[in-house]
Amino acid sequence: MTRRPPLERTRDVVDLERRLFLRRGLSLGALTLLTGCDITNDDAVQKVLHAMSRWNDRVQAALFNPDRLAPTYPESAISRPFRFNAFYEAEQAPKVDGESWRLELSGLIDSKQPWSLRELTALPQQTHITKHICIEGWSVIGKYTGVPLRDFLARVGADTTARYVGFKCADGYWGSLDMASARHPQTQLTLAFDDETLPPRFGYPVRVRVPTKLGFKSPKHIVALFVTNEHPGGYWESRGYNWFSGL
Ligand SMILES: Nc1nc2c(c(=O)[nH]1)N[C@H]1C(S)=C(S)[C@@H](COP(=O)(O)O)O[C@H]1N2
Ligand SMILES: [Mo]
Repeated sequence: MTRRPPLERTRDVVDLERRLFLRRGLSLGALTLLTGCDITNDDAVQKVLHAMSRWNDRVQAALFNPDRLAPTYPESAISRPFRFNAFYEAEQAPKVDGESWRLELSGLIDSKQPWSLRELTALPQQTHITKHICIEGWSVIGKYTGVPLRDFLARVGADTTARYVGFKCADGYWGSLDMASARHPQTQLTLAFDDETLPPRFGYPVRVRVPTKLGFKSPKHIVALFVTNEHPGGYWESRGYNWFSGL
């Protein structure tokens, strides 16, 4: 077992861990945070934890209330500067050309024509000021503007009885959501941040923003969206984080 350096944990993250622990069973992320141990090397332990994590997904999905909104905040609460995170440094964020960029659609969707940035920008937009909580133990409040994902799914004729919506990103990241979370009223295909075009480091040209989940469930720089009944997993989930990761 290797000791991790102590984390600076905000009140939100401490509260979140407590809730996960008491009400929803223990997520793998929370377990690692609470024990401070890197127990991910042992195969048997790994298997048990994976089974626990999948069970935890089901409990969280069953408890998820699609009508309950994540808290929203006043302009004065917005974090400036806003914190960046990715599996690389901010300077390495992909430089995507917005003109040639297209959102590719596949899977259980009627209209699979790719979408340009111009077409997405022409759709009705929604803005919310919400908290972004990273599993690493920090949180920030930001202002996000974009197309509600549920509206987009309806427009392209997605099969909303399917289980998952998956995403692929320009930097090789990938992720997925349960359909109920994908159709939550605050879940967004975000095009603007703090009233400006989404900056490269925060996911230009389009990112997903899910205020009811931990930060790693919001993929930036998306290039493909698909609807499926096969569990698509995700970048951090394949490295042990709990897949549902609801707040
Ligand atoms: N494409 C992509 N999306 C990503 C990541 C990433 O590395 N690549 N990191 C995730 C994590 S762990 C967090 S906390 C948030 C950070 O978003 P921010 O830079 O807007 O704070 O993006 C998420 N989405
Ligand atoms: Mo994160």
